[in-house]
This record gives sequence, C-alpha cells and structure tokens, in this order.
Amino acid sequence: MEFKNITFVKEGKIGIVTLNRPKALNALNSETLRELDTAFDALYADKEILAVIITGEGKAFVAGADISEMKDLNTIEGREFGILGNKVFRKLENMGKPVIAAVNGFALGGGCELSMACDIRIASVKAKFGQPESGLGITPGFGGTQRLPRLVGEGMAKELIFTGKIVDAKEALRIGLVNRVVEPEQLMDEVKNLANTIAAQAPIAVKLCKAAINKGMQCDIDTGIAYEAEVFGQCFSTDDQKEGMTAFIEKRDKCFKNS
Ligand code: DAK
Repeated sequence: MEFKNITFVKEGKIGIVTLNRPKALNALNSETLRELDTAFDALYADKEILAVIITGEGKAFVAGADISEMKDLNTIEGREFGILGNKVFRKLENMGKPVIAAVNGFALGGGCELSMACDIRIASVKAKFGQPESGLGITPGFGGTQRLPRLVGEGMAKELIFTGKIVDAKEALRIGLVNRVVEPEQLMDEVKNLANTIAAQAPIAVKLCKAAINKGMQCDIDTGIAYEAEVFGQCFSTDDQKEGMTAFIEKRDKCFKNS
C-alpha cells in the first residue's frame, strides 16, 4: 500500500507500520491520522498478519499531534480532530491483534498516547516520553488522561500531565510505562522477536486474551472474571485449541491454523 506519511510493510506474520514524516518528527496531522486509519483497516483484514509493530522513522517515534495544524483550530474543528485521533487509536486498541510500539525516539503528546494505545512498549535508550500539552494550553486529546493513569498510576500520571515533564527511557521503565529498554540498533530485532513469539501462539487465543485484559481494565473484577469465563469457553470451539492440546499430548510441534 502506498502512503505519503507512513509506510506499511509485511514481514511474514508481522505487519510493520512506520510513521514517516521525519522532518516534522512524525507529528500527527489529520492526513497522517487518516492514513493510519486505512492501514489499521488493512492490518485487521489481512488474516496472515498475526502481530503488528508501530515505529517511527528518524529521531522521533511521534513528537505529538501536529501543532502547526492545531494552532488555529476553532472549538468544532478541535473536537473533530480529537474525535478522529481517538477513533484511530481505539481502532488500534480493539483490532484483535497484538500491537507493539517500538519507541525509537521522542514519544510526546499524541506520540506518547499512540504508544499507550499499543499493547506493549519496547523503548530504545534514546526514547523520551511526556505529555507536554498543558504547556501548550490544552489537555491531552488522544486518551492520555485515561491511559497514562491506568499504566503508571494516578499520582505519577498527574505529575507528568500537570508538569509536562519529559522523561527518558530509564525513567519510563522505572514507572512501568515501557516493558524494557534496549540499544537503538537492537530495537527492531528485539521487537520483531517478540512479535514472532506472540505470532507463534494460537491467534484466536491471543485475540481473546487481549479482549479479556482490555475489558478487565475497564470494569469490576466480577464482570471481568465472567468475561474471562466466556472467552475461555469460546476457545473450545476452535481447531487451534484441539491442535494445541493434542500436540502437547503427542509430544510434537503444534501447527496452528488461526481457526
Ligand atoms: N507538531 C508539528 N511540528 C513539530 C512537532 C509537532 N508536535 N514537533 C516537532 N515539530 C517540527 C518542528 O517544528 C521542526 O520543524 P522545522 O522548524 O524544521 O520546520 C521539526 O519538527 C524539528 O523539530 P525541532 O527543531 O524542534 O527538533 P529538536 O530536536 O530541537 O526538538 C522536540 C525536538 C521534540 C523536543 C521539539 O520538537 C518539541 O518540543 N516538539 C513539540 C513536542 C510537543 O509539544 N508535543 C506535543 C504536541 S501536543 C486534542 C487532540 C490531540 C492533542 C490534544 C488535544 N484534541 C483535539 C482534544 C494532542 C496534542 C499534542 O500532541
């Protein structure tokens, strides 16, 4: 697929989306958001793709929503921009495929929010995270006030959002914003290995695990446990459950069919 501001390639079972507006540090303008929307639809529709990686070209992952585009928005346009971004990020979050952010550099504002809409964040030592919106006279608009406290806790999220402080990868690891930190040249290998490990599991089980965890993060534990029981039951209608358990008993490699 051809895009202006992103690239989308397939490597075996992995789909890799790269934000590719390095001159603007991959800032998210509405055109880029619409391209991401199209790419996420394509990722969802492609049954061969079992895991997704999002990364950025150059020294940024994403340096935020595009300030030059946002500067002169009126109330209605601001709301529309926020709705578009949230729609795209929710699509990613609910895609039913695991998504890993390979955070290569600046992940600020909408960039930090994009990384948080992914399931797992792996950072390069060069990555920097923050929600600098309050210094621009706005609130985070692509879910930062909701996802950051869920990830790092309320107090830490409030400190980061109220101050606009930018933290390095080491601090992001300490507060639980990223899973691990690696050298820049190891980042894509590390993330691809992780993506391939996930892609080797039963895809429907992974999809249902993601759905159960996402749902459980939003509701009380009894509702979450009831949902888990539901999806656990659903697994027994899949070929891959039979294959996974039969392969274990027969002491052979399993061969999942995503069915
Ligand atoms: N938007 C547009 N252009 C950006 C940009 C951004 N967020 N970040 C960087 N750029 C551009 C710079 O303007 C510069 O362009 P030229 O001057 O070369 O034309 C180019 O990228 C290189 O940037 P720098 O020269 O500044 O590079 P440095 O290495 O010196 O500094 C930096 C890197 C990341 C520290 C710095 O660029 C920076 O502070 N950038 C802004 C970071 C930021 O504040 N990000 C948060 C943006 S606000 C909402 C929807 C969404 C949002 C809010 C509400 N609703 C509608 C409800 C989200 C808001 C945000 O994300």
